[in-house]
Amino acid sequence: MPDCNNIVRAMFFISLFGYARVLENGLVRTPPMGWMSWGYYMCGADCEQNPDKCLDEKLILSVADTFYNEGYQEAGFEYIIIDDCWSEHHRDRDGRLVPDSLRFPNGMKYISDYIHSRNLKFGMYTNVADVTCMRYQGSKGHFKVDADTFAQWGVDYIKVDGCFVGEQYLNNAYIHFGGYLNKTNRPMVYSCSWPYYIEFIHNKKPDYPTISKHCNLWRNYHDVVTSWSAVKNIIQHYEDEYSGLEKYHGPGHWNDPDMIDYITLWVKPRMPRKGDIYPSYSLALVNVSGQKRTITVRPSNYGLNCTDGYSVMDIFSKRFLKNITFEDSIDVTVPSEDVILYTLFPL
Ligand SMILES: *[C@@H]1O[C@H](CO)[C@@H](O)[C@H](O)[C@H]1NC(C)=O
Ligand SMILES: *[C@@H]1O[C@H](CO)[C@@H](O)[C@H](O)[C@H]1NC(C)=O
Ligand SMILES: *[C@@H]1O[C@H](CO)[C@@H](O)[C@H](O)[C@H]1NC(C)=O
Ligand SMILES: CC(=O)N[C@H]1CO[C@H](CO)[C@@H](O)[C@@H]1O
Repeated sequence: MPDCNNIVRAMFFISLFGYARVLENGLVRTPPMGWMSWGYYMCGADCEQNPDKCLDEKLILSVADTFYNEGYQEAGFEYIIIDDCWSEHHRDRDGRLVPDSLRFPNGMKYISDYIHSRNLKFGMYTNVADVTCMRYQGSKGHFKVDADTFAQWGVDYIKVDGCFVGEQYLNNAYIHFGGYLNKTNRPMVYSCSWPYYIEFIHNKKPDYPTISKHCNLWRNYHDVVTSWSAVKNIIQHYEDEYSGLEKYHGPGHWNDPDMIDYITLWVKPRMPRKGDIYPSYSLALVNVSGQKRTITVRPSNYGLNCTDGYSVMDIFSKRFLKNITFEDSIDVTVPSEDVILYTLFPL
């Protein structure tokens, strides 16, 4: 005999999961960290005129060496990503993308193998239109062959841009390209510029529930450039939009502030440790202004209720600072243009 109670319960859980469904390909349990060529090198195709801003094999391998030798890998920097301008202007006879033969003479599989031999991950770039934003070969009409090519090259992360196409096309193309990535059977982090183009080019509201079902991360805002004011503007954008974006953000699916990090997280539930009964949180205190300033945090304001109190850890120094009750306040002085990150562990 079917147990009605259990059926009701099962249906309840199905609808609950249905509502919160997001892309689950097992990747990026924490926000991906790494290096992308665009922020500083930009197109980097004119190596003769501009040898110090040359996007080529030598540059990419040197980034892998730097990550490996200089402690970046230990700090969590993992992805090395080639942005726009890496290809020839024509495809090969089988319709496949071809890396620029002067700048990438050994091809992309060679670079990918080198990066993997250092236990790091390799990322690449394309656009959903006929051409990329810098007018190299784009993926329109070639989604399957391009997804397969990236998989064959051992790509671990693919940034897909959205220049030069309409809103309706964007809303379909990202879903289809993601489908072809999935069919390659190679897990690749899928980074979509989708909401950025919907919001800032087409002036419409991005459909975040759909976006978070198909992408591992998505660009919310303008490109970062190598200036502190550009980074500050991005932080300010997240501060303004936080209540709309926050619910789509979590392991496997992230708001993408372009090339900066922890800063999107202000107060987030922390994964419980085994045996934890009480909820807990991590707090990131960010001050982008020019002045020093003290702020007060009271755990009870965030629904923390462990009657035995909490131990406060400074994450950067990995030191337990003090024990507090949930009604105590912590006064934190955040130096100007700095970040303090605390996690509260229930006692
Ligand atoms: C493909 O999608 C399924 C269902 O969402 C997922 O379980 C699987 O990990 C994905 N595979 C790849 C290679 O992305
Ligand atoms: C503490 O808060 C959690 C999450 O809001 C709740 O489930 C739990 O019942 C609360 N416990 C007590 C003792 O208030
Ligand atoms: C916090 O309390 C725990 C458990 O009583 C204790 O082991 C620890 O030393 C205390 N930490 C501090 C910083 O006082
Ligand atoms: C998060 C934080 O501490 N923000 C402060 C940074 O400093 C300015 C100026 O002192 C304050 O107005 C902010 O509240």
